[in-house]
Amino acid sequence: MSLRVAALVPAYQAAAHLGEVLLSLAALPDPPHVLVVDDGSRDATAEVARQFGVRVHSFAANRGKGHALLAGFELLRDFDAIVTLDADGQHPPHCFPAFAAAAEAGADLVLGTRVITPDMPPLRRFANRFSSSWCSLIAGQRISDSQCGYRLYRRELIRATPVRASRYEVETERAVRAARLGFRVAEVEIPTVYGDEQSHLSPTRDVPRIVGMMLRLTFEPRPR
Ligand SMILES: Nc1nc2c(ncn2[C@@H]2O[C@H](COP(=O)(O)OP(=O)(O)O)[C@@H](O)[C@H]2O)c(=O)[nH]1
Ligand SMILES: [Mg+2]
Repeated sequence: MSLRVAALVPAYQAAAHLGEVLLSLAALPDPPHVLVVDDGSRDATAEVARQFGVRVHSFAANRGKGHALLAGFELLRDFDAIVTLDADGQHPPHCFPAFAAAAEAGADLVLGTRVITPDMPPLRRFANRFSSSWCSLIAGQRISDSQCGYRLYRRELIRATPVRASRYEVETERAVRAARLGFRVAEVEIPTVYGDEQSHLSPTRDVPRIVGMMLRLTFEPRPR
């Protein structure tokens, strides 16, 4: 069986690094279909994507990574599985085949897990460890890196785990819901990359949203 796997790149103000990501995806031995969801960027994100000849869907105004991913999943509904990876170069495309291989081997959700190295800023190291431990507890199985957006989702899992998250908390919500429903979760180790990219994660807007989502997941009734 060979799964049809597409790549979905949510992109916001990502013109500086998107080109290298798309180039590396195109250079894979078996290049995937690629969709870039440009979330109201005011820089050349959409133009860069078009230059590389990939499919582009643009929002008129910024709505958040969660909205961009949900729109992308819908546009790619004919594929068996979707790999999501960031536009800022933190998710090396050379790992893409490892995600596809884990799905071929039977995983429904494949989570990229970053090795925690000194390259990760100290506050991020703490936040990632803390949120991953909490997610593992409420998911009922080990989730080593709950915040990493480099993932593969099988179509059946996307259908079975409706989410309402609109920004970064979408990743947390879907992993916990999928694990609770008994979907097979696998992990693929990926390098930890911190370069000159700028994070758009806002401590005042996004951290409360992520914590709020984990609280909701902790206290809501579980599926039986
Ligand atoms: N579509 C969309 N993508 C976003 C938004 N914010 C960030 N992204 C993308 O999501 C990915 C991760 O965002 P980033 O800010 O680098 O988060 P971090 O790496 O976790 O600090 C990158 O590919 C961004 O371009 C957004 O509001 N909408
Ligand atoms: Mg980033």
